[in-house]
Amino acid sequence: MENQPYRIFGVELSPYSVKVRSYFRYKEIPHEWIVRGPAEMETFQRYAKLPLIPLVVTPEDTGLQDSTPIIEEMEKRFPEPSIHPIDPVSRFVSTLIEEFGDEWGNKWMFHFRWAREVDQWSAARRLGTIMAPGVSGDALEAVAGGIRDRMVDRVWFVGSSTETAPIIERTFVRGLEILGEHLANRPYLFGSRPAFGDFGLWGQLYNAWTDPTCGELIRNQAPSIEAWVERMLTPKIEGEFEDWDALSPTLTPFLQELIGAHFLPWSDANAKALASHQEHFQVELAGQSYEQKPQKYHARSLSKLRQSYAEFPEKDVLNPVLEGSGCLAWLS
Ligand SMILES: N[C@@H](CCC(=O)N[C@@H](CS)C(=O)NCC(=O)O)C(=O)O
Repeated sequence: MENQPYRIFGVELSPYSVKVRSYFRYKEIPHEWIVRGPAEMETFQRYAKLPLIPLVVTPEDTGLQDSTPIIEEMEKRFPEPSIHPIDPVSRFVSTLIEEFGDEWGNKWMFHFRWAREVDQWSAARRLGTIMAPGVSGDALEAVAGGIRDRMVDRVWFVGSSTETAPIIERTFVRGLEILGEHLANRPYLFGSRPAFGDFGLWGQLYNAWTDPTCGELIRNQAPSIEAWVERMLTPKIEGEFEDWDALSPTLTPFLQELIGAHFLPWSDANAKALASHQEHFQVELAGQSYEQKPQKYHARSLSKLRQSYAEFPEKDVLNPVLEGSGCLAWLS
């Protein structure tokens, strides 16, 4: 057992699965990528506590789930090369971006994937070939049609609706503008080697990039983002992390406009709505009203983020940056 590689059960269209795979590749941890199709369902169910991918099965035969805790656990087992920048501000911002990717980045990916016919069919057909291997022609169209109907009915789950669509889409376009400039001068978000934040944001943007509408938006916006999307499939150390001073001019707008003005106030309102058992919540994000059903999982990750902030030793250098970008109030 000890010499067995780790096994990652996932699919290419699952942003959290490819996030974990990219991490394993970067760390050069011996692993096997197993496409979770019908043939693997039984093995998957033996180890999975939740019906979610990715599932990592360790050489000791234990199942791990949930991409953020998986990476945290693996970081303990394989500390080098670390995915955490040395500069304290960069290190915390990287954690914030990782969370942003999982939560708001997932709204981008999921909303765009299931909002327009062209994207719905593109994803549904690709998923169909995984769920029904060997099926083609009309039979595949029927499988894809079923997947499409089911997923389109589930977009509310990430808060996507006719009312929230403009906010989700506007923040995506703005995110690309900011990242395009930021990545024009560096291979990864925090310099010349990948950080925690790269993995979280990338899983979502890589998936978005494989879809027609987002793929075109990314290609039109910036070659630097497309190059990063491709680079992150097999990330490598190309140099050192940069200090916050060097990153700040082009990364502060991301903190301010996307994290401080959208993600954190949304996450806070979501957690409050869950705590008070509300069916729906409404929150002002950058002056616009945003409404959705609360998402259960995200209240836990906000409280973990707040705990990381509370335990963060170098608050003297971190606080001015969080304060100036409108993030501090939501974390303390
Ligand atoms: N918080 C979890 C989210 C995992 C998740 O939502 N996975 C989706 C696919 S991206 C899933 O498994 N959905 C049900 C399914 O595909 O069977 C993580 O970070 O791993």
